[in-house]
Amino acid sequence: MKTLWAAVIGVVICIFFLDIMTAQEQSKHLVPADKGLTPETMKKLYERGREKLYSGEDLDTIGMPVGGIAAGQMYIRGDGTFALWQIFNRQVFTGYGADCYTTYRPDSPVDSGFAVFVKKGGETSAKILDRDFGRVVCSASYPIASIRYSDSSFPIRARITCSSPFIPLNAKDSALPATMLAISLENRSDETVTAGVVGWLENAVLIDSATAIHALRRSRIVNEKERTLIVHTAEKAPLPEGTAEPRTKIVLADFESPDYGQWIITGKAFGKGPAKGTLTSQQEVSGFLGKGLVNTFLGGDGPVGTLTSPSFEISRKFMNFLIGGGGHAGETCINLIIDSKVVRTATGKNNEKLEWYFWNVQEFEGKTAKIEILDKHSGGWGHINIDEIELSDKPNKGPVGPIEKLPDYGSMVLALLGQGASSHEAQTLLEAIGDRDIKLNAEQDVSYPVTERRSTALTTRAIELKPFSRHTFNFVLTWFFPNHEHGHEYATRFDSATRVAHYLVDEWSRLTGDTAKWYRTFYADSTLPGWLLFRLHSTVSNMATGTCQWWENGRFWAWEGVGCCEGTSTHVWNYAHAPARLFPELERRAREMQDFGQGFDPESGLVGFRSNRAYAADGQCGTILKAYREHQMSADNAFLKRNWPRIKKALEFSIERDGNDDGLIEVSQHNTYDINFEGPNTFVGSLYLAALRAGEEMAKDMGDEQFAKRCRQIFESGSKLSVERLWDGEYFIQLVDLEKHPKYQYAKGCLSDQLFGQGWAHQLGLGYIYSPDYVKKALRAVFKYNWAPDIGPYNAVHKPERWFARAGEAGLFTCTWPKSAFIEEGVRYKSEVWTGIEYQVAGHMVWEGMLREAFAICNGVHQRYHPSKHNPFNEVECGDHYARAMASWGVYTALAGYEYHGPKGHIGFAPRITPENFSAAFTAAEGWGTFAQKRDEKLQSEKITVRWGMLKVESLAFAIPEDFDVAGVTVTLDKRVVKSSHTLKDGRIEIKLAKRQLVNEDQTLEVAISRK
Ligand SMILES: [Ca+2]
Ligand SMILES: [Ca+2]
Ligand SMILES: [Ca+2]
Repeated sequence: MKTLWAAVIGVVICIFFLDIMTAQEQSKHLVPADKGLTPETMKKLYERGREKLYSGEDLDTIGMPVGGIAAGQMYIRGDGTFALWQIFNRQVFTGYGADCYTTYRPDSPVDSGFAVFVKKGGETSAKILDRDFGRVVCSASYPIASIRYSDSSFPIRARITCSSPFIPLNAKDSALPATMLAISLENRSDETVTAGVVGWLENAVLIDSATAIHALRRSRIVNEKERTLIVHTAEKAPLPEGTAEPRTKIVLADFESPDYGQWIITGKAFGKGPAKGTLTSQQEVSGFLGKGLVNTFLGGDGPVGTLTSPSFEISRKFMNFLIGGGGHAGETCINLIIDSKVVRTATGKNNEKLEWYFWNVQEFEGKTAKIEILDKHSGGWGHINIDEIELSDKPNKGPVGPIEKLPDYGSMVLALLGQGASSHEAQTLLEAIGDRDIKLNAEQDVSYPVTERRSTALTTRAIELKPFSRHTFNFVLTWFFPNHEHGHEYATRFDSATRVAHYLVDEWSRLTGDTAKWYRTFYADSTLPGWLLFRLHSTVSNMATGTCQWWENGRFWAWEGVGCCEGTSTHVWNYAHAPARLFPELERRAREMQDFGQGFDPESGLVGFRSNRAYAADGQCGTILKAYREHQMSADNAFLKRNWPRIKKALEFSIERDGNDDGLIEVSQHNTYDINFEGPNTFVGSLYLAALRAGEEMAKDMGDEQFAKRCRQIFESGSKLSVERLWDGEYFIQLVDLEKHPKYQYAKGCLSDQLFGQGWAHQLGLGYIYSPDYVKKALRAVFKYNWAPDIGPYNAVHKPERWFARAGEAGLFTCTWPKSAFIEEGVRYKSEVWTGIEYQVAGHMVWEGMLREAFAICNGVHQRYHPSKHNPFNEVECGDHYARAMASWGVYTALAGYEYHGPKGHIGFAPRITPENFSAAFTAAEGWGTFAQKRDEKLQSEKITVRWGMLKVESLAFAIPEDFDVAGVTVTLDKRVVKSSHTLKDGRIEIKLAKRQLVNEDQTLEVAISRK
C-alpha cells in the first residue's frame, strides 16, 4: 500500500512539474538566439591551420580504421598499436545510443607489436613502440596514421606510418583484408649504431572457437621471394594421445536426484532441486537426458542465482555438457573456475533446446576446479538450461561443424619486405624485449593446441645507422577469414592471407603511392581549413569497419552502425554521400542488387527499406535520388538503361502515395525517426519533390518525354502547395491533426531535416524545389532554433532518449518547438543530436552560402569528437561508425559547389569559400584530381588537373561574380587550345567544348575567363 501511495504522489509531482516546464518553455525557447560566435572564433575556423598532433592521454581514445573496406575492422591506436581486431566475422553491436557514446581505449584481444632493437658492444637493448616508449606523438588523418616515438635515453627515433590501401574509384584495391606499415628509424646519437626492428603477431585463428574445438594452431616463418612471412593457420588435429583408448568418462552431474546434492545454491532462480523439464509458461525444453536438468526459468526470467559445484580434479582431456537457454555472456552461463579465475565460459543461444558443447581442458589436467552456473539476468532469455556434465577423453559433438567452416577459421600473416634475420638471431633479440604475458617465439615451424596463446616474431636484419641517418623497414599485415555468412568479396580474389600478403608486397609501390597521392591531393593540395578536411574525411573510415560488408556475390551491404539494424537501410543511407562519390561502383551494386534487386517488389514498385517488403517514405524517395546520383557518377548511360524501368516504377510508387498528383503526400509516412509522419510535411515532401525532379531528368536522359512531363507537373504543384500550406512565416511545418495522431508528429515544430530534399537537389544539380527566399529563411530558422552552442540547458529540461552530446558541448537538435508548446509525445529522437543530420544541414547551408553557420555546426561535431573525449573516427548513433555520419561528404562537395554528370561529360564548380584562391580534390566517374580557381580584377582561371585515372569533359560550368563582364574564354588542355563556346546567366558561366576531351593522368584542363 505504502509503495502504491508513493507512486501516486510521484505521478502528481511529475504532472505538476510538467505544467511549470511548459509555461517556462513557452515564455523562453531554451536554445539561445545568440550563438556566441565571435569574429575571432570564426576567423580561427576559416584558417588553413597546421596538422594536428596528439599526445598524452589523447592517444588512448584514438582508433583509426586501417583494414580495407568491408574487410572487418582493425584499428591503429594513437600510440601505434593495433586494436579491436574484428576480422573474425563476429558481429559486435556496441550498444544502443549512450552505451557507445563513452570515453574508452579500444581493446586489443590479439597480441601484436613492434620493437626497435639496438646492439652496442655485446649488449642488445630493445624498446617496444607503444605509449610507454617515451614521447609519443600521433597525427592521423584518414586513411594515413603516423606515430613518432622518441626518448632521450634511446639513440633511435622511430616513426610508424600506417594505412590500408585507399584509392578512390579503385574499390578492389581499397578493400583488401590488410594494412601496410613503414617503420623508419633515425639515429639521433652522434655515433653509428646497429639497429633493427622486431615485429610479432599472435596466432588468433579460431580465436572465438578455440575452447570448444579440438584443433592445432600452426605458425611458420617462411622466406620466399625476398620477403619474410609469419604465417598463422590452424588445422584439424588427431585426438590427443590417450584418446584412442579413452579412459571411462566421469559424469560430474546428471541432475537426476531430487536435490542438487553438494552443489551450493544462492538466489531463487535454481529452486531447491533440478527441474523436471519444461516449467510454467516456458517454451518446450528438450534435448536433456533422463528426467532432470538445471533450468532457471523457475518463476520466469525474473529470479537470479548461482549454482556452484564442489571441487573436483580435471582428470580427462575434455569436458562435455548440454546447454540451452539465454545467450547473455557472463550472465546466463556456465563457467569453469580454476584458482578463482574463469578459464572457460559458455552461454545458451536463446533457444530452449539443450545441445552438446565441450571444452578442451587438456592444459588443465591434474588441476582442481569448480563449475559455476550463473543466472544474473532478469530480462528476456534471462535463464540457463544445463545437463549431463562429464569429464571425458573424447569430445562430444560440439555445436560447431568442421573447423574449416567456422567463422573464425582462416589465416593471418605478418610479412617483412626483405630478408629477415635467422631465427637463431631472432631468439636472442626476443630476450631483449623482456617478459611478456604471451609466449613469444621465433621458431621456423611449430604446432600447438588451439587453446594455447602464442605469438611469433620476425626480425629485420640489423643495419648500421650513421649519426642522423635513416632507414625504413616495410611490413604488411594481412588476414583471410572467408567464412562469413554471405562470404567475402576478397575471398573471390585470394585463397589465403599469404596470397594477400604477396599481392601487397608485389604491388607495394603502386598501392602506397596511390594512397599517398590521394592523401596529398585531399589534404595538402587543398585551401580548405585543415580541421574541416580532417572531420569531413574521418567518417569515410566507416567503410573500413564492421558497418560495411562486400559479399562474395558482389553485393555491397551495410548495417546502420556496427552490428545493428540490418539491410543497408534506405533511409539512413539517404544521408551518406561519401561512398557514392569515392567508390561509386559499390553504391551502384547496392542499388542494383538491393534497392532494384532483392529488396524491390516488381508488382508495386516498393523498395523495401531493409531489403525486405517494408515501406519507408523517405527511403523510397531517396532511392530515386541515389539512382540519379549513381547515374551521374557513371561513365556512361549503361547503369540508368539497365535500371530505368524499376527506377520509374519506384517513383510511381511514391506518386501513388501522393494519390492525386498534387505533389503532397498526405498518407502515413514511415521514416528514419522510426515512426510515421501523418499529413503533408517538407521532410518527406522535399525528398519527394527532389525525386520528381530527378525522375524528370532521368526520363529525359532515357527519352521518356511523357513521364518527364508528368514528373514536372506534379513537382510544380507540390512546390507551390507546400509553400501555401506548410509555410509558417519562418520555416516549414507539418500539417497534421494532433487529435487524431497525438504521437510522433512535429506539427508546428522546427525540424532540422525539413529541407533534406532541397540539400539533395543541390547535390544533384537539380536547382531549387521551393523558392530560394523560403529555403534560406527556413535554414536560418533551423540554425536559430535548433543549434545550441551548449546543449546542456535544453537537454536538462528536455531529456533526449539517447545522449550523443553532453552539457557544455554544441549540437543541433532533431526538432524543437520554438513557437508552440513542446510536444512530449512528438517526433521520436526530437531532443537528440545526430552528426548525420548536422552534416546534412551544414552541407545544405554551404550551398546557400551560410558558411558561418555550417562551420559552427561542423566544428561542434569536431569538438565533441576530440580525442580527449571520444575516438575522432567513430561517430556513433545506434552503434559505432554510424553510416549516416558519411553525410559529411555532402559538406565537402558543397564547399566546392561541385556538379557532375559523367555520361554527359559535364563538370562544374562554384567555390563557396575563398573563390579568389580555391583548391580542393574532386572525384568523378573514372578519375580524380585537383580543382583550382584563382580570381582577380582581370582574370578568373580554372585548373582541373587529373591525378589518377581520367576525366571526360564536354561541358563546364563555373560561378563568376555578377559584375564580371566577360571579355573572352580560353580553354586549353595541356597548353593546346580547345574550341569552345559559352553562355552567361545569373553569375554562372557555362562552357561547351566543340568536342569531348579526354583529360588523362597528370594533364590539366585550363579555363581562362578574362574580364573586360
Ligand atoms: Ca539429466
Ligand atoms: Ca533469471
Ligand atoms: Ca496528394
